[in-house]
Amino acid sequence: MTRTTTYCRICPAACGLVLDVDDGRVTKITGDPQHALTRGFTCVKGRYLADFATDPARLRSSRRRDSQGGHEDVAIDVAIGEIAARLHDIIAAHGPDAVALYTGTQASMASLTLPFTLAFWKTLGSRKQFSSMTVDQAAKWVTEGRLGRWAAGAQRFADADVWMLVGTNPLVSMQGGYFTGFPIHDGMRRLLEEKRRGLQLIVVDPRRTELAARADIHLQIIPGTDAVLFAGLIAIVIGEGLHDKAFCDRWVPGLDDLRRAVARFTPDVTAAACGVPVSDLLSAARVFGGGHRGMATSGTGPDMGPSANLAEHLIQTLNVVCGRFPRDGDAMAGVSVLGSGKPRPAEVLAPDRHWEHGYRSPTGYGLLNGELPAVSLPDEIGGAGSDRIRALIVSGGNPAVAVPGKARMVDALSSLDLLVTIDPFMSETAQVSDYVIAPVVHIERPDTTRSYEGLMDRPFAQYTPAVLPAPEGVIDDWEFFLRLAGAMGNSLHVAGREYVPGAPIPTTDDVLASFAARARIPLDEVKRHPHGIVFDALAEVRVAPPSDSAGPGHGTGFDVMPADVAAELSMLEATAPHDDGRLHLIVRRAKEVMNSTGTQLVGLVRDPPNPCHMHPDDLARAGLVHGSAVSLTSDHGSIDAVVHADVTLRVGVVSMSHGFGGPGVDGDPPDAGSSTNRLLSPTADLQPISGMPRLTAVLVRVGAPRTSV
Ligand SMILES: Nc1nc2c(c(=O)[nH]1)N[C@H]1C(S)=C(S)[C@@H](COP(=O)(O)OP(=O)(O)OC[C@H]3O[C@@H](n4cnc5c(=O)[nH]c(N)nc54)[C@H](O)[C@@H]3O)O[C@H]1N2
Ligand SMILES: Nc1nc2c(c(=O)[nH]1)N[C@H]1C(S)=C(S)[C@@H](COP(=O)(O)OP(=O)(O)OC[C@H]3O[C@@H](n4cnc5c(=O)[nH]c(N)nc54)[C@H](O)[C@@H]3O)O[C@H]1N2
Ligand code: SF4
Ligand SMILES: [Mo]
Repeated sequence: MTRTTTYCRICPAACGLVLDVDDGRVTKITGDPQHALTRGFTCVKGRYLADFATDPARLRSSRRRDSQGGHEDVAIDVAIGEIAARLHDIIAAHGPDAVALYTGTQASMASLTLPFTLAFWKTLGSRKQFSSMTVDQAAKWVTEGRLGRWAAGAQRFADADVWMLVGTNPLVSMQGGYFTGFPIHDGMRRLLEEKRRGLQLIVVDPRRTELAARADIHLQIIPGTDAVLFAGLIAIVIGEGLHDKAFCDRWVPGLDDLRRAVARFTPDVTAAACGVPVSDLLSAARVFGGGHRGMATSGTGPDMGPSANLAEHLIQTLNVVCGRFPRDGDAMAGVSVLGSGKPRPAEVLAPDRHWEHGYRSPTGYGLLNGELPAVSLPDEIGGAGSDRIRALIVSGGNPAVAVPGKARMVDALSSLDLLVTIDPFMSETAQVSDYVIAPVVHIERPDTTRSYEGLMDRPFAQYTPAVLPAPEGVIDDWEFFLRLAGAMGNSLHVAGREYVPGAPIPTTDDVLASFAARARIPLDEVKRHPHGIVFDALAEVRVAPPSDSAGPGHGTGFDVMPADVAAELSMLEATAPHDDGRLHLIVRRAKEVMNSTGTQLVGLVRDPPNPCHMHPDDLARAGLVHGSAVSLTSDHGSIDAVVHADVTLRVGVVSMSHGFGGPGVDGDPPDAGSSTNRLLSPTADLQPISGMPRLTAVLVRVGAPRTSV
């Protein structure tokens, strides 16, 4: 038996693990108590890391659609040759826009996958790029483009005296999505340490989550009312003079427009519409506005709701008026060790509204950070004309499950001329694919923590070798894209290197070294520390002074109230909802899975896989008990579920995890859980600019089950 260390790569918390390996089998996984960041913590998924390699359902060979509509094994060289030829033919006949790319969450978990996927993508010249971000927090990209952003990034949780977390539960999600500032590594202990130091925590969430239970102020709002809440908070902060006047003078030319636009959101109106006590609303505004350092940051909650773009804009605007950004000389958040860590200046990057310029798809959308909305993929596949999508490559994602309107998505994916999915499991997307490429999984690949450094608040780095050998028939994600490019006669440019067709394929370690070429600490030094290491001696990177051209005189400031935001705000209703017996369905992350990753593993998922959580008062009102079978019906669909009592919910709210269910167009198999995306619409209620659908604060009626369970 040998004992070895690695870190988990199912999510970016990168928990340190100790593994017992006996005769090529992992017999035990525990948290690594000597790990400098996570100090022994793991979640249940990390303890199943080896199962992702050994589970009977894990693919050990790539698959190709056979003549009966099933799949047969295919050698990777053969698959790459055939895919290259078909892509070549499709592009020759219809142009590059006939080929599309969808990247999902797992493309970001291995540090090399996304860079090689995108480098390959660039060689094709197609503009049909999609990712899970447009069913996640696209409002953050929209906000950066409309409001502008602070070049030096965010303040640090560890320096803050107050922090407001909105619609995120990082003690379970370990991430909060795009950026929350929360110390995700060993979050619970870190949070308690920061609170002992004096941090005041404000949480906005319709559920008393694991995080909200530790808050000094918890605003348990009615789902979907974030935009009203933040309009009200800004009105109080500016009205009571709690904003940062010097910062606003320099960087916020539209402060008066903002003040006027939020004036109707008085404390009484806001508190009634959001369903919170006026006193709590006032306290939140005063504690936040009265603090010196610390931000309001959000996860998926407000960004998946009915006013996502506006809500996110107002959340960031609260930071803007309070000047909650690192200044000249402050330490920057996110610490590079294996990256180069260049200082950035204390100035505003002006809003660029990039989607208003350049390519516009026939569906009417411009490119948001280079991407089209995931919900528009079926229209793009079914559309007429020369830019109809005929081929799709899916890297580390599962759009058949992740995107609202499941039946429509599965139908569209099935109708493609060519669908290639890289996935270690026969995911719902893989099942309707022409080729399924079987990749190396986490524990079988060497990697470094370089790509997670933006989420770390200490200068930490770890290298891990592969712990288990990969089966013969699988290929690393990055290598698949390199070889596919080569087979199409294209060179790839990645991390300062050119990879020309026909050249020998480097090892993963060799490629990792090329990414660390400009590291602040040499990769060889990092490799000497099997538990990872915090490089305390590494000087903090400090924010640089603003450049001479920065400042309102030069036209660069935050645009707090551009015309489209003003129009959205003027349409925003601030009235208390009336009770018609329907409940608000909200999003919730399950500890056992990462979206749909893990749903196939034997033993990891519970029974029932994704219960519908409901407050005991609502259960009693509906004559239900914990464990009752029910149906949930929205304006867009109906699913069956099992209810579980949950006192942490606001009355009138139900919550359920996504990522479950099967690929069937009509319904889900009884033991696979239910797909909440059957209740959501891919066409109604979409956000402008991003096409982001509404995934939370969805009205549902809870009734008798459709089928007898
Ligand atoms: N109703 C509802 N829908 C939602 C959400 C919600 O809250 N509610 N959340 C949304 C969010 S935030 C997101 S990000 C999306 C997720 O959208 P996606 O990223 O499209 O979905 P995932 O389920 O994360 O897909 C990950 C896939 O990667 C595969 N995989 C695992 N390891 C590897 C690997 O090493 N290599 C490769 N190539 N593949 C691997 C897994 O088997 C899985 O099929 O879903 C969205 N959908
Ligand atoms: N275990 C696990 N971890 C994950 C994932 C997973 O599936 N499982 N997915 C990963 C991915 S892809 C992402 S993007 C991140 C997401 O990370 P988070 O955004 O932290 O996700 P959640 O934990 O669902 O937190 C969202 C919170 O929003 C609340 N909420 C719901 N509706 C509203 C609303 O209208 N307003 C407000 N203010 N709050 C609301 C919910 O009650 C919930 O507590 O998590 C990542 N981590
Ligand atoms: S999935 Fe769990 S064990 Fe793995 S990194 Fe994330 S929190 Fe840690
Ligand atoms: Mo996500």
